[in-house]
Amino acid sequence: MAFQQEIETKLQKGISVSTNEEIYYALLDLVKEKAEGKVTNDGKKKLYYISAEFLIGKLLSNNLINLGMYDEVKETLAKYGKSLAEIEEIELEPSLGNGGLGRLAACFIDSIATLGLNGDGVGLNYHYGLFKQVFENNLQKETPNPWITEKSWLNKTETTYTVQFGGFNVSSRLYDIDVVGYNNRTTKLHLFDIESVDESIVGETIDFDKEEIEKNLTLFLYPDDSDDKGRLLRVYQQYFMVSNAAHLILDEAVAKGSNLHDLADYATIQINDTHPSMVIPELIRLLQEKGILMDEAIEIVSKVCAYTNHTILAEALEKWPIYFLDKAVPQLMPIIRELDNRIRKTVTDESTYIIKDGLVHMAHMDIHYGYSVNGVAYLHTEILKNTELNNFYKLYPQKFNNKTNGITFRRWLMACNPELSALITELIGDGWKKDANELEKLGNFLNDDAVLDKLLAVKHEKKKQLEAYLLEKQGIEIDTHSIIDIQIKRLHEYKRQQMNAIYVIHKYFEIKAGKKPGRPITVLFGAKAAPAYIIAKDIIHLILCLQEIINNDPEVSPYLKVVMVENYNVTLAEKLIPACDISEQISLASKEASGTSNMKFMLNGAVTLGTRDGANVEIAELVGEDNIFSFGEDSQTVIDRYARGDYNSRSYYEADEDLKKAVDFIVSDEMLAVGNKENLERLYNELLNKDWFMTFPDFKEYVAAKEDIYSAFEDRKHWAKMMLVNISKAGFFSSDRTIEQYNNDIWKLN
Ligand code: 26V
Repeated sequence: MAFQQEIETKLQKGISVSTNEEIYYALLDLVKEKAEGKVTNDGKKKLYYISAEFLIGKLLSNNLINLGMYDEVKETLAKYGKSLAEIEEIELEPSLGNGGLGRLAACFIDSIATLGLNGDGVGLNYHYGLFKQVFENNLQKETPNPWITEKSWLNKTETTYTVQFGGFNVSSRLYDIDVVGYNNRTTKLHLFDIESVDESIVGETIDFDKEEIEKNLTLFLYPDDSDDKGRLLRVYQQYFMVSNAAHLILDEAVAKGSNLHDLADYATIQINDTHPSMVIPELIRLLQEKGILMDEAIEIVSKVCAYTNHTILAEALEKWPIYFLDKAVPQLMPIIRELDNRIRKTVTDESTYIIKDGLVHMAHMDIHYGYSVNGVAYLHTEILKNTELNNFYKLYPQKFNNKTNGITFRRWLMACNPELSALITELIGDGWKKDANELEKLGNFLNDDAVLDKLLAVKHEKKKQLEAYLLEKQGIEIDTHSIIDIQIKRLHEYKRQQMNAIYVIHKYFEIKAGKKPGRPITVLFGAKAAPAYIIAKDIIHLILCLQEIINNDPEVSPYLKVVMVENYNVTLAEKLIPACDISEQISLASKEASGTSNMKFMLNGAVTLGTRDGANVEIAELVGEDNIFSFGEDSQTVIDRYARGDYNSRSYYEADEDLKKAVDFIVSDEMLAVGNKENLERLYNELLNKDWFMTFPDFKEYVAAKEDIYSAFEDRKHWAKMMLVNISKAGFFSSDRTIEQYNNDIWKLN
């Protein structure tokens, strides 16, 4: 049936007389039915990608694209005066992730479906997801962010389990979201919820009673873990997730004929960071319940579980106090102790033990009892092998492997930038949509002026769309003729938004002194800070104060504008990335495991200004040093300086006039007139006395690199060429490639 007929049957009236809301819900129904009607892979062995986060974003456009209906739907609606973009606004974004880790999981399930692999995602059905960020008095405030409407992408299933905690049980229920592959099969995102969840305990803020586990378990993603109650709730969440997953995995395997001794022929589990690590002892426990002896249960599970590490930051590697686990999941502790004892008997290197000083090291359990350990970019994996996890690498060199991250081009090019997609297709046909490496063919047009002009025109069009969007949604004005320089990612000191902010102050002084840039510059930030991360919130305060001062200064604002968008999320990323000229990837070398926005920007024709960190290293290798602006100390220099422990930020501050002047401005009268003394002084002191992520040593080179890239922008033809090189080399970063490598090297699905 043609789309128009289908939708009008659902609406029971014409498109033109229906509201956007009616059309949205009719489309939701229709797409869900089509997804259900698609074939799913039911091969013998299945992958379970267990993750505490799936930052899926809005699904309507993505699903329409993957079902091959997008153009027809858009055109039909337009014929009756309806805009698909406006209809999409009805959909609430499910913010079921913090940032890169959760978004990666979402890209991966898209690719798993697209490649037709037999694999599902397993996670939690948070009712509020991550908080919604609002700015008040130049400070971040967190408010609840509900996303589940009466009708949504969730499908309630009949699957329920009982999950046992210390002293009480909860009933769970499985909700599924169909994941539609691009022109291919579907798979499922399995999200478990508690039956007894109670939204009424949430008020205007994200504070709630953290001890009422039966009511709150699935309310929020990563509740504030600055106190023990929040951290304990996280343990309850994690166990709930993996206990349900383990039940599901065993049930599905048995239904397909497994006798459980052969579980590894039926199931493989990817443990996404350490949040799902308790699946190891939980599976062992369940196998024992089914009559399998400990030795064999361990052997079976060790053939099923594989672990991905996403960070080298020591403070981000989970270690749970034994008394937490004793309280929440007492049935697991004897198993974890047994797993530790076996290592203690066979391994002399005490640094690898699972239980140390009353803490359970989750990653250690994964590495000893998993069959694969992977990092997420070449440099990251090398650092794991040679430094961070070197003691483990010496024990199990064969387990370690790299899987450089990727992104789905369906969402991050086809959906968010149809104009660029159309231009690419006009030039090289549409084979790139299934095989991203075909983008290389764009290399044939590097000297074609007409093509370069079209590319610049697309960029300008995306800037205009962004201008309209930001004005309507946030009352923010941007100049589409300015250089758009963007840093969007979670707020963390290692990502160094503070260095970008100090640069902005430096530029402000230059303009004040009469050194005006030939073309206006827009420095745009988007970032949420963890509610309990004080310095991160101070950095947001700094940026918001700068925005107020600079944008209200008539001497400076025609040349420099600071924009911090509110509530940065997937939906905003989809608008910002296509409009960007300069992609800021300025983490302290060795600290950003991979980064994935760097890939999204590159694919949309932005040029990277970055350190030699994470996947930036691979971007540089692919595009060549002429098509990226790299700066800063390399990872080895940084690692060595940490090892020596002799970094002294004050000495850099004293030695560099420009830096000193910019840093002092943080606590100047001008700043204190718009900001809070407490926040600004704390940040100032942190930088002067600690600067743990070493912004000062890189500052000089950062300023020089910014000047270089801004002046390069003026040679429009050369810039367009750089854009095209970046797009043409982005094929490697398709998550289809990443998933193919996971499958070939780790999962081996048939
Ligand atoms: C977690 C925490 C928790 C407590 C305090 C500080 C802290 C800092 C970082 C994290 C992040 C944990 C894992 C994570 O999100 N890693 C990100 O994974 C992305 C996908 O592989 C990757 O691109 C990013 O570089 C990496 O930071």
